[in-house]
Amino acid sequence: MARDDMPKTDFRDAILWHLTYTLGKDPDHAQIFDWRMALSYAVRDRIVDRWMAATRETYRADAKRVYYLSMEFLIGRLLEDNIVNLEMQDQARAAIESFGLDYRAVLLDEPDAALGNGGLGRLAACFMESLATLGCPAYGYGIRYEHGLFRQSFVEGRQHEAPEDWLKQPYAWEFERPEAAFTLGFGGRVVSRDGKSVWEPETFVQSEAFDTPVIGWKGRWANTLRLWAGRAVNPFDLERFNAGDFAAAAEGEALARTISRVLYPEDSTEKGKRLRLTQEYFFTAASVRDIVRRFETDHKDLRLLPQKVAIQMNDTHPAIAGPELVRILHDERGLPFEEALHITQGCVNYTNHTLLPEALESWGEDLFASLLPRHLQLIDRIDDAHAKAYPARRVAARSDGRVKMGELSFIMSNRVNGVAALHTGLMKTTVFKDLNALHPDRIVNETNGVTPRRWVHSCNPRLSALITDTIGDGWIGDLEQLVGLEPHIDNPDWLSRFAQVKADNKADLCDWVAREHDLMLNPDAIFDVQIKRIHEYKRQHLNILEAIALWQEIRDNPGAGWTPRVKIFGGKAAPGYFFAKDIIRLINDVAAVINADAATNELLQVIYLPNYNVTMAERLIPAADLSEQVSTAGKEASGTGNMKFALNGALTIGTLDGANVEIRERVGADNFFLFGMTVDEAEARRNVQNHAAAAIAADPRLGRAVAAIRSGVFSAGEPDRYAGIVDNLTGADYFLVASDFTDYWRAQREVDRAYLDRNNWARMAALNVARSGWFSSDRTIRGYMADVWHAKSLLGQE
Ligand code: 26Q
Repeated sequence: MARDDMPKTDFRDAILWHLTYTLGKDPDHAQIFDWRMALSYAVRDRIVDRWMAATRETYRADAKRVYYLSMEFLIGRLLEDNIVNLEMQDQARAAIESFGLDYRAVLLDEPDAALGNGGLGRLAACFMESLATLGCPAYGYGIRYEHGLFRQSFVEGRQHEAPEDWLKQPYAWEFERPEAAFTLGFGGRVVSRDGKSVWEPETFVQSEAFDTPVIGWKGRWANTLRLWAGRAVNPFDLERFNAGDFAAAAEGEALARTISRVLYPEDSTEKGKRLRLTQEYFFTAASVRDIVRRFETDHKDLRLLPQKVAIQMNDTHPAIAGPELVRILHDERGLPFEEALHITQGCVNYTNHTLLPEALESWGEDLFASLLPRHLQLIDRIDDAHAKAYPARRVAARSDGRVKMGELSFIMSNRVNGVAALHTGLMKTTVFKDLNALHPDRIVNETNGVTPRRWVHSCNPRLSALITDTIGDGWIGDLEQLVGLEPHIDNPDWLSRFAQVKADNKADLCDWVAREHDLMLNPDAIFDVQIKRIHEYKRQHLNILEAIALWQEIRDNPGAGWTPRVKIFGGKAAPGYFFAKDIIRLINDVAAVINADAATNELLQVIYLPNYNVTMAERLIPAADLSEQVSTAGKEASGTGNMKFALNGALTIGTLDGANVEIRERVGADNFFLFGMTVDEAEARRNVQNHAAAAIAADPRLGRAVAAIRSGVFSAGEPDRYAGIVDNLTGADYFLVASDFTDYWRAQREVDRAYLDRNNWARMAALNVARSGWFSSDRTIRGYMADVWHAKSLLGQE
């Protein structure tokens, strides 16, 4: 085959072509990496034409574009996603197998792109897929971190962090765009020139663009995810090099590259680090400049910006977008300040993902001024303009010597949204109470969703096949069609097929755990799964306390007809969050003791799988019977794992928190194991003196479980190992673990009883699937398009 007759039709030839001409490998010597890359390039070729067609169509229609700005995109692997959306699964599998390779092994060879911490980053990735599926012209903007979220391992039960290295190999999906670069300034001072304020930055860094096409379902539309990498303006100082100072010669480059070097692994505690603010400004300023540049390619009148541009800020991390756009319009393009502000407020929107006070971003004004002196001045003018327009109450972005990014984002936004109904309601009565009073129509709700392509169709092929066999394949692009399953649930043959899907998925998981972790799980047990970041508010310690209490009860009374359980944990802790790391160690210690107990082994096992990531979620969720969603009411903004579990036929044990509320409303209270205090009850309980001690005194099971930790049952020879956790549980217990324990235990025993009737369990699980179609991110994106962005689909039928 010659280089110029690249085959357009035969997929197998296309793979061989790339193996030969792109990778320069002889098929006889190709490794799995080479085959995976060749397959990826062959798939990518089939995306490119549609991608360019979509871009052309957007220009032609002069359509409003949506810009999703996010510090995080937790993408995971893309090869299967792209194959699935192009509906090339059979072709791809056949081609790969014809080369004598294992198709799944090739898919799994791709590194899991972990450019995010958890829910917020994964939501951004689901949204990108749904935006493409719906044909909404959109761009994702973020940072091309050289190192994503750290790799987690356990050393004697303790979390150990190692750098993640997804870019060690070339990344098949991205196109480098050396021509799309901006020079960005940092620091320096503001001077007055001809009566105008002029920012004279001290240091400069370049942003280089890398574009990844994101293809929607059935390949009908594709958008761009543009990630920025830091580059030196002057990469190399030849004079210094020639003078013999080799390290200093590369200083400029080292500085610039540091910016996009690594993802911050904190996902709630704001630490006020200078590099973090530098990252935020770096990617936001590059994105805003790109947005304005694109607008100006075919528009002259900047006042039209709000008609053509919707900017979505994923939390406050890109909050500087507001002041930056004002700066460009006012300082650089010469519009009057008020007009620049008004235009900006017509473009910008803000999604809030947390109400936890320690997670709300703010920056000391000295640090802020040293990095962004002009922006600080503009923020003062924004505050003044706001105070003048709304004299009733003074709420300022800059106050108490700090710049508050939540307030700034709110003031700069056309729409502000929460991510679940309960959370949106709490935004109005707590952190944004005053601003909501001034702007009563600004806050809207857009309940989160997840993409059904990845989170049902790809990750759970058995369930997907059963659903398609039952109601056709329309559900993949229109998830609410899942209600069509309901009439089949009363058919015993159908229900047993449904139950068999779960049994087979569990068997697969057992094989994998046996292979990778050398533990034989009991496949007849309830697979009880809690996978998410480790946080006090998410209460993994409530779950492990229940495991301890259950173990003790089983030992007391082994013949009491217990329902077997396997408790599975997964999740990372922020490296500096010591309490969370103690919880990890405790779970591992408890697992070691319980798993070694021959007296209870048939009935209870506990396993903590290291290095939880998107790929592991895709393995675990289809095999789960029980989904643990046990956060303290009012603390989990939404949750999205909760939706993935319900869609895959796991029942939820959960509190009235975040989207759990809406899941329960939809699947029906009978098909959801509810426990715990409401938001109001939790609030009241915190004001009860010694609430934790009282709860422990009132429940001997809880008392005995805490006593076992305290006495060193799980930390032989070192009873103080968990003094921190025990003191917290018996003392302040802000997250009300002790006070919710008794009801959690009750609900867990209800789970046990329900599981004994396997038919009825399968019925409840199937009802969860049938009634969870609303939790598609397609529905969420339609909501944003209608209520927030006022953007239209460019696909015919949408
Ligand atoms: C902020 C400042 C400095 C360093 C890090 C951060 C930071 C980074 C990530 C703060 C927060 C995050 C991530 C938050 C997050 O994932 N929130 C989750 O968002 C989901 C999607 O809306 C919700 O479902 C979850 O309830 C919410 O916890």
